[in-house]
Amino acid sequence: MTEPTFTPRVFSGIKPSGGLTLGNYLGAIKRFVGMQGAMDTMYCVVDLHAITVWQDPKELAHATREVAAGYLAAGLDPAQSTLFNQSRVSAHAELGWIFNCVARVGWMNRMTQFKDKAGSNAEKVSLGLYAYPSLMAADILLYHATHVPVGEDQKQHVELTRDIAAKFNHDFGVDFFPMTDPVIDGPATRVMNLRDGSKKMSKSGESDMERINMRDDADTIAKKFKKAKTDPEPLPETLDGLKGRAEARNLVDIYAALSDTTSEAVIAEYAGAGWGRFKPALADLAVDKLAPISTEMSRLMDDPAEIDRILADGAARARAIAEPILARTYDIVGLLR
Ligand code: AQP
Repeated sequence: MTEPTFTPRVFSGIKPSGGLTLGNYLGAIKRFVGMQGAMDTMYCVVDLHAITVWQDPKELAHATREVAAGYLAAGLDPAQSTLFNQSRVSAHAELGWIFNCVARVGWMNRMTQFKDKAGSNAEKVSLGLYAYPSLMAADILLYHATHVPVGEDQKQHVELTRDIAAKFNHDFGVDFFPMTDPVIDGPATRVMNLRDGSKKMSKSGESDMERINMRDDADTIAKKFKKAKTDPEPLPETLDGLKGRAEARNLVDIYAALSDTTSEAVIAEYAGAGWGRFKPALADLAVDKLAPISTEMSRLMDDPAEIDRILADGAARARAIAEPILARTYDIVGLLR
């Protein structure tokens, strides 16, 4: 049997569970912008994922607009990319339920992000947090997306998406859902916490000092990099010399990603430099790249009605793709409609 061909399409999203971080920017948004124009691109603000942990309703609405403002300010163009918030397209939740009935509990039990987030509190977290990867599979497969740019932390969830697609196709004897490829490239696919190089930088991490927020001002960025944990050694001659130096490696990778170069090239430029030289250079670079985005985000946030208009328009375009795919899924499963 010949494999069906799927039109190349990019889908990805960010949860409005707090302010955007440098991790979200380098691991996701900057790369979203890089893929725009080359393929059909759809970028979502995944608000239904945010509510897997408690969100204050007013802050959720604000954070949803702020992620959208981050997309626009970083260079996503609503005329070229479909930008929308997930809850406006109810087909996500409908396909998510069908996939809850396809995915196996044993698969969910292997999800390391759930283990990290739930920790020792696994009995008390929401059922939604546990089931979140099957909703993420629905987000992607609802559009027959073929490519999903994500940070390293989401790789396992995109692999689960493939497992769900394969099991659905197998169980119903169809070739309906594509095998989606995660796109994880560049030097900053896992930006680490500035105070502990073994943990990733997160929006909802405990201390603000452990992350750079996209809307931090220049002084705050400089202070956070100055106080970032490092070690007493200068930067080595080669990248191999950073083995076992997670915090140092993280700062080099951030520098590389911000300056669109490789970590090898950064080491070649700064070999032998101490932190007193490297950290201020990194802070200047970060301010240089983030300040224009942050200024534009503030301007956009002054006109929430315009953001809402863009998201509503994107949702209408998303629905036009999603609804026939959901309808066909219902037919395949045998649900009368
Ligand atoms: N530290 C990171 N380095 C590289 N990429 C990252 N991403 C997130 N953190 C980093 C990527 O950003 C996209 C959106 O992620 P998300 O916000 O939807 O979910 P998350 O990965 O759970 O992000 P946070 O910041 O850790 O959120 P909270 O703290 O609320 O749970 C994804 O592509 C992700 O890989």
